[in-house]
Amino acid sequence: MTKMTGKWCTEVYRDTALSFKIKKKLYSKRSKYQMVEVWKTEKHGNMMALDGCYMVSTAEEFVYHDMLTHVPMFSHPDPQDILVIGGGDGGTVRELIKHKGVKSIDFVDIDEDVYTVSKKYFPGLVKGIEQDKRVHFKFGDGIKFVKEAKNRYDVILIDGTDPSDIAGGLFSQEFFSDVKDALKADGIMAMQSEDPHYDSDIIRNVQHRLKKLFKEVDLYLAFMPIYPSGMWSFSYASKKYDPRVIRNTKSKIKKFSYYTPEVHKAAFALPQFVKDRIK
Ligand code: SPD
Repeated sequence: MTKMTGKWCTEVYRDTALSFKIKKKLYSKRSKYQMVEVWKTEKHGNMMALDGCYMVSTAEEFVYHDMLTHVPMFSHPDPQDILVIGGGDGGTVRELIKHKGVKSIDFVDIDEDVYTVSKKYFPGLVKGIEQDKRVHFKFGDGIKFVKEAKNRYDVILIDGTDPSDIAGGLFSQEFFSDVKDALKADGIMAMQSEDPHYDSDIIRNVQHRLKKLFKEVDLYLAFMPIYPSGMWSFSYASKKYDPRVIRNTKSKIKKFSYYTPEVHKAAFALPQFVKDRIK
């Protein structure tokens, strides 16, 4: 739930609230699927919330998008065919197009309004993606899309919202099984899997479900100031590749904003309380 009180916007997450000082509200409208809001903040650039939860801010989005994208992309030796489920703001696809070896990116988000709003208020997030012939926009139900794909992708990235009504299915055993079938024999999937302080039960369930299906399953962390608790997790699963090894030499990206090869490896070092909670 987000509230606007005077000069602040606030995400209320259970018994915790996280506020940012705002200059003004830029957008507020219910799409067919969810409430979409955008504020101009004092210090974080523009900020978007979906159904009351912050998703992206101009100043900090690079943390999340670098880590969701580049960790799996560098764990694979030669990722060519990619699927993104969710990520309607465009940030994940923007990072993917930096990878030279990529041949095709299927971009499937259920809510086209999120893309339209992002294009208007977050032009940096969609930079270059419409001009890139490798990107195939397929607005629609990602769960259905994955069910119909078999043995097609090297990497699947799941950039969903929190597991509420609209995104709940993206955390289910059935969906993970369909993701496994949609991946090639050495495919990799990575997804946002919530935060270890407030939602370790969600992480534990995701990890447990993935372990039933994949040989290599792991968890990595990044520090995302606009999400409650600031510590964010990503779940990784592969039929073949241990994510602690960087194999990709084809992508040729010179500089990132958050990701480095050292951060890639260090992100898998989990604090003891996280290990305990996800057991
Ligand atoms: N509680 C925030 C969860 C955010 C997950 N998705 C962010 C979308 C960025 N592309």
